[in-house]
Amino acid sequence: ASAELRMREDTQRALGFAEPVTTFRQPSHVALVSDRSGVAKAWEVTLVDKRQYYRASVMTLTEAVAADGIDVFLLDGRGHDRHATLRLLSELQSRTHTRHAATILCISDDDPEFAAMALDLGANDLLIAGFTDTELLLRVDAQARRKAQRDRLRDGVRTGLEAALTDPLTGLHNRRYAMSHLSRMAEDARSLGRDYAVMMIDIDHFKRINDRYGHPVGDAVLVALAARLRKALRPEDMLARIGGEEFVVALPGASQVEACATAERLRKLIAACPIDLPEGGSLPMTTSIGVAMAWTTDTPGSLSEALVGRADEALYRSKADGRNKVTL
Ligand code: GH3
Ligand code: MG
Ligand code: MG
Ligand code: MG
Repeated sequence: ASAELRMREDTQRALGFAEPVTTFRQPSHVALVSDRSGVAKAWEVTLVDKRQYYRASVMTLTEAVAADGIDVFLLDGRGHDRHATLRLLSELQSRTHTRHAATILCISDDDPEFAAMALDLGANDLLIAGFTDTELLLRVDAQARRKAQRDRLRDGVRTGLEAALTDPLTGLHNRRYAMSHLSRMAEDARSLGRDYAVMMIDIDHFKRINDRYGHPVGDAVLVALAARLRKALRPEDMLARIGGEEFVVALPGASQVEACATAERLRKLIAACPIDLPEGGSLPMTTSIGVAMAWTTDTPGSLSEALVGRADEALYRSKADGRNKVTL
């Protein structure tokens, strides 16, 4: 068992718990910041010797401002330059790489005003002079735990957001992402005075592929096509799967001629290279494409809906015209 578990178990036994309740967590990185010689070193001995799961770094105030990847800052507020310590506290809140870290300020027992200022500037906890090693450990522990919890929450939110905007089959953006991306493009188009184009791509007779080879092969074809389209586009072009076998592409800054040329290039590329099937053999395939232009003179608002609608109408004309076609 780690030192953490042993100490917790000791406390629990002292309280008469029959079975100790244990927890596990990743090692936290604690920065020990003081301008008095020996203070941070002494803290390091307390933290690291008693709890092997801490990584501790002794650093100066200047080093602390530039530090990255720190979970808890333990700041000495009884140092030579107490004003600089308070300043550091505010700076830690404002910088992206330290903003999520927890801060504990160690202060003397006769300065309630300093304590209030520290809390006002965002200190998460105070250690008042006269504290024992155990108190120091427990306060660092509490902040390290809260920090780890908040990190997990933030990761979860990020992962959830990503999942909500991604098509699980192809890994491309989904319809929800595509529509909000198009709205942002509409704003940009107006403020930057930049036209752009949207195209709608639909596989021809995809139902036949499913009917003949089965749904899993149909899925594999969709994945292969997605990869092929992504590779054939510029990084700044947005590609999303917005329906079963329908893809939308947004081409920022594209003129009508460029957009039609890009659509024609994609159509030819797909028609010319059959897609390799998972169980061997390959499958020829064609697509129909509809292109629509967004002009800087269009009003934003409902522009993206109208634009997608126009691309869809153009796509319908490509289908009606015999498929494997590009229509504006
Ligand atoms: P058209 O040329 O007119 O577009 O004909 P189509 O067969 O491609 O069009 P239709 O809209 O009639 O059929 C689309 C088919 O796509 C129907 C559906 O079974 C299939 N499909 C939709 N989503 C998926 C999917 O996620 N995986 C697979 N394998 N097939 C799908
Ligand atoms: Mg269809
Ligand atoms: Mg189709
Ligand atoms: Mg379709």
